[in-house]
Amino acid sequence: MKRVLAAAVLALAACSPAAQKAPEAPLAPEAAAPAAVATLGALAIDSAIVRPPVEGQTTGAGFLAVRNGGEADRLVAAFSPATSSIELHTHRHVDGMMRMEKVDAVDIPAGGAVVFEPGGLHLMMFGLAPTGDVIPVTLKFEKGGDVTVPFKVMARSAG
Ligand SMILES: [Cu+2]
Repeated sequence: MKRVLAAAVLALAACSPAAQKAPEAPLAPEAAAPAAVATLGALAIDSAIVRPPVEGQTTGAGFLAVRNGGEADRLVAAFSPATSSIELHTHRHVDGMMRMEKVDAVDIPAGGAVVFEPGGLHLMMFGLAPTGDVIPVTLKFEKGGDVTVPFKVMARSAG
């Protein structure tokens, strides 16, 4: 039994250097990023899109990328006149299942980038009733303050 435990510890130790690998290049702000749709100080936001609710539903999801050329900040809230409320959500593996989970804030590291995308971080938009091709969403950053970002509304998917 002791021997099995020791082997497990060694396996864990062998894994850790990989986990400390540098962040991947495509997320770096210097990499070719899509044009920003809004900026706030050193923060640039791009790829802002909304997936509208499916027929009969009222909850949609927002995705975006935040690139930070300055000091670390945190996204702490989001709101829009086109929704009743917006929560910051992430996905986590729990017992082999992907589950959505509300988070209080999203860290935006200094000189880094955070991408909200399907299967990961997203803006959960409740009571979403998009009235046009673009809806304004105000993002609230702990240090930077508020910035209103035009989110492009994707075509509604069937069912
Ligand atoms: Cu969600």
